[in-house]
Amino acid sequence: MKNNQILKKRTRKFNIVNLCIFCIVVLFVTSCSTQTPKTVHEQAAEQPNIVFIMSDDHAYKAISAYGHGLNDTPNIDRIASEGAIFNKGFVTNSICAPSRAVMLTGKHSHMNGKVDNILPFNWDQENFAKALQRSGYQTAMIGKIHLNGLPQGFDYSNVLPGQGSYYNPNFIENGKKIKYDGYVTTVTTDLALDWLDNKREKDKPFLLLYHQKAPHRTWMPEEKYFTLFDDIEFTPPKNFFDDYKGRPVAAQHEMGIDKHMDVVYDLKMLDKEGELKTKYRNAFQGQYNRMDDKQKAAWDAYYDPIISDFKAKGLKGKELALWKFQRYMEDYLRTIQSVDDGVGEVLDYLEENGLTENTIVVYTSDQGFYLGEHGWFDKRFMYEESFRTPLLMKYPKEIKAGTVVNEMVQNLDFAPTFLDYAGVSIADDIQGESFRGLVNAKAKGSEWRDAIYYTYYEFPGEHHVKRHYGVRTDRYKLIHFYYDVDVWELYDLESDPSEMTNVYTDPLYSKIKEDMHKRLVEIRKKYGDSKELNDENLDNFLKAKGLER
Ligand code: SGN
Ligand code: CA
Repeated sequence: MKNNQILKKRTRKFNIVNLCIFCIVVLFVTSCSTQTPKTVHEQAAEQPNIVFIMSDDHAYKAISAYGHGLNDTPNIDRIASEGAIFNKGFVTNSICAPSRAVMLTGKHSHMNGKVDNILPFNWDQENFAKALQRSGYQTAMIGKIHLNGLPQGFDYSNVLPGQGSYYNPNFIENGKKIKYDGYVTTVTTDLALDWLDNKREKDKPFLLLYHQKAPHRTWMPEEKYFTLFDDIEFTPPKNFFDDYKGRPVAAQHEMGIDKHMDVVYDLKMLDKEGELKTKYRNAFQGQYNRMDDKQKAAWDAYYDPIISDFKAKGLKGKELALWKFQRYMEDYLRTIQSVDDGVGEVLDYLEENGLTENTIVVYTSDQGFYLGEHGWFDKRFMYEESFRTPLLMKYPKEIKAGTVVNEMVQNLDFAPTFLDYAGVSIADDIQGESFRGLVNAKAKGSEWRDAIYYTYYEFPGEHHVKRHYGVRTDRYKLIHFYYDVDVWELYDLESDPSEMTNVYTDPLYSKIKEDMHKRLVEIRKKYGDSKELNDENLDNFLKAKGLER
């Protein structure tokens, strides 16, 4: 009996202790899981805002921070001086729409399905804007996107249809067509500022894709910059008169400043007499006709004397090619000046509104561009000038001013990088890698890739660049051109940075060639690419991506 009572007492005591422990555990667990939800302000303070600025066809050499002395871009340079400059920023497919699809999805073209500018894009697939939106971001896409269909993942979109126009451009605002008066770069900047100031919900973190059309062909400058560079003579690159020896595919290009640059369409020689009858005269007439009378008067006042002078000179051969180069450089760089102004306005807005500290600002282009190297304009090739793209980034909270990054990053890495900063999980099928660790001074020393992969598919097509793919390491590059040819090229970028000597058959490079072939097989395996896309397997390829021609 006594024992029993003790037992009961003990049991009761045990039960009380147990109950207390149980209550403490329950309280702890519930307090963890039902913690008062963070206010939007608290959340916004943690997740950085992102302003992702992309221009179109902007060669890295045409940004003064890269030190080539062609022009002065003080506002774009500010991003580098207050943050980081990437010396080895690359794309995976050097053409507009595919590049943007890679940027949005974090997947190579053969995975996201948008292989060229012509075949459709499937917006239903996942992209990083959708993921940020789900995590509470306000998202906007303003300017050039060049992907068919209504952008998905954005609370607000106001985009150019296709390539867009320089003067009095049409836009598509949330699916509805609107025409704006003015110059496209300024209009795009104004729309971006308007969204920042008046359209977004200010208590949420935001993602703004602010994407300029310039400096895309046909390089029509803004009136205030007509005369900029008038007194400068640009020196053509050393390989301007390239003979393409040992590079039969390059020899078949249709992107030569001498032969393929149209004096009316590209170089504005729309004479009133109609004597300069070029292939694309009518197309340029269409762009000119978009201008109102005031815009036309200012345009004519600048270009008419140049037209008369050009006609009087009757240039031919090398002299004509050099004249074209000079005209091209002037207009191309002028359009960049307006892009730089816009960057300055957006940076100022962030500053004036106390947003600088918690906003990541990235400046990049959809790919690089030839400024006379190999005698070319345009892009598409895996050669450095178009494979590379400018990349500058600032985020005062994590990136030390004046950071220089020499590792090879690609547009494939934007999606995972932004998700990483926002603390949103990165899906397993994303192929890029977050480069946050490369720019964060505290995380230095992390492992990074030592090879990058490239693909290009738009052939047959404009500018006649054959289909190819390849691998680039820090020092070497191996390229395979296929479809209607079977051509291999190997470059030693240390001894031949301009890629003038294909050493593929040079016995001195036989070991390197073997190694690079292995690297190519490895990297294609890593990214799940093995087939060369051709007419026979195209339909099956598209079907697998939920698309059709
Ligand atoms: C247009 C241009 C080409 C350019 C492509 C792709 N021709 O077709 O010169 O290569 O765009 O550029 S034009 O006569 O229309 O100007 S991309 O940047 O959009 O990929
Ligand atoms: Ca482009």
